[in-house]
Amino acid sequence: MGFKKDFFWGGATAANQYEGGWQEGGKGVSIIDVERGGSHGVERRIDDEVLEGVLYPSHEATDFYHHYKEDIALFAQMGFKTFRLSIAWTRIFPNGDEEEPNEEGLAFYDRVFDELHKYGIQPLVTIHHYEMPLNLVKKYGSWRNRKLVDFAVRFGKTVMERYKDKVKYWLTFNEINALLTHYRPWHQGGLVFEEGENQEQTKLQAMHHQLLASAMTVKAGHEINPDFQIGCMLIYPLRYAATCSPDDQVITREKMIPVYYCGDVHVRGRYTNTCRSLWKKWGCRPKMEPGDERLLEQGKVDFISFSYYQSNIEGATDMERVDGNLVWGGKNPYLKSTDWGWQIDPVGLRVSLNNLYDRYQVPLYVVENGMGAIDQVKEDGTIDDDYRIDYLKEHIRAMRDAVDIDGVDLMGYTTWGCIDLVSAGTGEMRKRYGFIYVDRDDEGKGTMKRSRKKSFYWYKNVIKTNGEEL
Ligand code: BGP
Repeated sequence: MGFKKDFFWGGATAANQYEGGWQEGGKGVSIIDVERGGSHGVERRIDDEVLEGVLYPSHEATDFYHHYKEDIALFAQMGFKTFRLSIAWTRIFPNGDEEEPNEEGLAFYDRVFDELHKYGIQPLVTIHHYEMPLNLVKKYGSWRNRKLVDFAVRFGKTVMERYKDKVKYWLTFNEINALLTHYRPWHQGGLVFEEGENQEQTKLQAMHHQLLASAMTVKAGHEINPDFQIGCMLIYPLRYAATCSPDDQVITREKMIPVYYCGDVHVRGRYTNTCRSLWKKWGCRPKMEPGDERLLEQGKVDFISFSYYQSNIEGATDMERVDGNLVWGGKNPYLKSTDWGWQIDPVGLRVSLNNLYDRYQVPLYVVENGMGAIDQVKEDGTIDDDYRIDYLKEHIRAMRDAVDIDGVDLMGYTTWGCIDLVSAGTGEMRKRYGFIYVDRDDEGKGTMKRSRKKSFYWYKNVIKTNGEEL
């Protein structure tokens, strides 16, 4: 019993927060390249263009672009079976609307995948992770515009064709449903709402375009290489009813509707009653063209991957609200929180796995989980991140229960930010998730030197024992 023999242990990152090299190899300007602020109470803001003399955290991030060999060697030392990374759209199509891809960008990921295979590490590739050419926002209004479907499918097909013998596992859109649940739709959809705009209508339309692009990419991928395993990626902000009042159950269920909206289309290939109930609630629905339903039907995913960080409570009465991964939710008196107020709930991961498996009956993959914390480097250079070990240990234990006791089909586990990188939510460096420390701070200072934290050695043993020794 326990985890499968070929369970994918590893770590997860994304180009927009990790890669840096923002102007290298013909890369175009991405939506993340004009976003700044966030740390130490400085408001997060989006500029129209890159301004001189301003620190944009993504520009260098933690510089995977120049450190990939060193970083992959460290992942290999931990025994990673897989490594989740995303491909920057702006490296392949710098403006998004070109006919031909940028060869230098494609060659970069060839080198990265070759390096991973050198150590027997399977890449797990997210095609869209909070990153897109800024040009597509300015010229076309981003995902509001149906043209984005063609551009995105061209990008997806290009990378799947190019890496068909190097990458088998793919995810289309990171946390796709965050566009519906999310209070900051810039990351997931490159959207800034205009005054008076019907935001709900725009979100549903942009979402329809992304779901179409996803389905068409899945279909193309299966034609390019029938061995491909292509999944979706959902944000899973678990919620419990605050009390046993029936009203609280109804409200809690309703809160989860945007979460299942995308899972339903990805897995069932159509808009379900759950989706339609959101249209009713919002009083609008996406415009569709003839043939769209067929396209959704043809692009069903092979598995569901998701991120899980915390749970919250919901109910009819007022309650204290706390922060979480892109959500606000009720504070649960039974749970402790991280320094950023995200409630720590390992059992909730088991609940989430069961919820998703009961509903969809397709293999699941936990591709993000972890604890953002401030790490202290001691005088001798060591970093004792026992809090991170405790967090991950309890979550792995809960996953094991879901597998062993509940019979959930689980493919793998990639912890978020296995090496320190820039926070998506706050733009901070001091909010660290890694097993590997990177010497870089919120002011953009530091040598980028990598060092192993205590959790590095702990995770190495977890992988070695296939999750038996925690
Ligand atoms: C998810 C994103 C990641 C990542 C993570 C942690 O929403 O997919 O990109 O950043 O959350 O969030 P944060 O960086 O805000 O701590």
